[in-house]
Amino acid sequence: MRILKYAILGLLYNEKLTGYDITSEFKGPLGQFWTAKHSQIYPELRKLTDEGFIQYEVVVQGTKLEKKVYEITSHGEKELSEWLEKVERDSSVNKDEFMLKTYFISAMEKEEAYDLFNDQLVKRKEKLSKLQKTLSLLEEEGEMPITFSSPQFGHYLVLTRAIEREKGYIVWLEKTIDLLK
Ligand code: FER
Repeated sequence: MRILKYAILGLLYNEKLTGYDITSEFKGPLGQFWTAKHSQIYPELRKLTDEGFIQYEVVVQGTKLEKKVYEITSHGEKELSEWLEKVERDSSVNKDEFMLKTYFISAMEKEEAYDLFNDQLVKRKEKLSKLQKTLSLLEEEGEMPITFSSPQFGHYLVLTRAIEREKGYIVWLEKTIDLLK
């Protein structure tokens, strides 16, 4: 499934954006959990335009520079809603390379496994601290308690979910490291 399609529609649902803006969005919070390559974004914008889900207006910048400002069409809004409301049947399996290595741990020396898990623990702790900092900022900026109608609600949910996941991950890593001592 072309999930990037829905990420772009979601971004354009909120505001009009240029291709460059969309690329930049993937360097922000969104890019922390959904990555897209530069090389994928422009072809996707073309496809979405051809399909009538988005349209653009050419805006002249300065004397020569032209840029395309994209906006979602009503057809695109409908497409986005259908996806949002659809229950995923085959909840797409997360490809996690570290879990794949864990599964084959018997092919490693105990010391190698210990190092690998320790490295993962350091990374996960760093990630957790980044997430917690971002959440604190969000809580300082927005009105608390956050509700469904807050513009930050989606970001808040993604962050709180990620924080719980990382905490659980760290507990499991620490238990495993104990077993590898
Ligand atoms: C952020 C939004 C989401 C962020 C991180 C995430 C550090 C990560 C989410 C995930 O890993 O599921 O603003 O900033």
